[in-house]
Amino acid sequence: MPANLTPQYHEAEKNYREAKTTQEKIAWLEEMLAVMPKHKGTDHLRAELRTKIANLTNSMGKKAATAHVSMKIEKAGAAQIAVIGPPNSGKSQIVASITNAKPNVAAYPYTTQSATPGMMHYENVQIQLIDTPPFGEQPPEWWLINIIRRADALLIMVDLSVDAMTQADELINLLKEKNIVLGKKPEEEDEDSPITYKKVLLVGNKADLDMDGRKYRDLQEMFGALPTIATNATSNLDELKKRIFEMLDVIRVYTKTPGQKADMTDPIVLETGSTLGMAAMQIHKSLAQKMKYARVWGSGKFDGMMVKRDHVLQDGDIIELHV
Ligand SMILES: Nc1nc2c(ncn2[C@@H]2O[C@H](COP(=O)(O)OP(=O)(O)OP(=O)(O)O)[C@@H](O)[C@H]2O)c(=O)[nH]1
Ligand SMILES: [Mg+2]
Repeated sequence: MPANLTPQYHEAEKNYREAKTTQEKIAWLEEMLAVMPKHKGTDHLRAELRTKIANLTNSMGKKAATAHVSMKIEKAGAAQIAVIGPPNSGKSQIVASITNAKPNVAAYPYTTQSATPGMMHYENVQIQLIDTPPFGEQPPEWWLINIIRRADALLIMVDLSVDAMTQADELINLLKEKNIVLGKKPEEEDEDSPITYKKVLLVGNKADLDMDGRKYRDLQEMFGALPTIATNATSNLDELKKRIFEMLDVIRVYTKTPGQKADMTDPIVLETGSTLGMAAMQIHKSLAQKMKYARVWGSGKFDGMMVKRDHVLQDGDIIELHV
């Protein structure tokens, strides 16, 4: 047994041993995999856990296995964002207000029990938001943690009509225990590190009930390193939508065919700093392999300049690929 397994690993292992159903066993094995440090010393153990998961999945039969898989929400649009927070903070209301989903909203806590995805339209981009059950007194369900790990970014929603600062603090600490840290991955971070870094927007909701804005100012002061915004979930949320898009730190690039105009309604969405090669890859792997050069309008020194695959693109660029 490798010596440097974390307390979270041992806790997940304990839960695994006590698990009664096969589904739950698989969940805790997945948790053990997720929180385990990744290096040569744990290779063997990791392989062993994967085999166990495969065997349990096979033993479950098709129906149960499908149920297990369906806990994952397939990504759609340019990015997937999990909306998380304490009970009654307005998560479902926000998702209902800015996406096409219709989750239940109610004046009492613990209304939401499962995850509901919805699409938010911002300018010419679609972004997927997931409404989730609250972080309350019980430890979070394993699949909620999985959704958070898989998401591209998080919207943490706290309630400015109560102690929003403590709510945010408790949630951020709980995520840390699960090896989920907010912010950009540090350059010097070890590749084997078990830590997942997540972009985040901290939302102080029910700003209409924070009469003098004091609770929001306290929140900003305490979490100054994180991007924050105050919202009223039932009012105009255009600023929130803009901040959600900005948090993703992406660029939009448009394609055109020779002699024709670019289609500006359907951008390729890429991380800031992406190259022409990465854009081609997103369109199709084989296209990326065949491409010889591209002409670019925008970030080139002049319009229609010929560039190679290592050319760094900018937001709003138009590219014409040549094979
Ligand atoms: N005054 C005010 N009330 C809000 C706001 N946002 C949500 N609410 C109300 O707060 C209550 C809880 O909203 P929900 O969206 O159900 O909260 P939730 O975070 O999804 O709650 P759980 O599913 O229990 O975790 C509802 O009565 C909403 O109408 C807001 O900005 N201002
Ligand atoms: Mg809800």
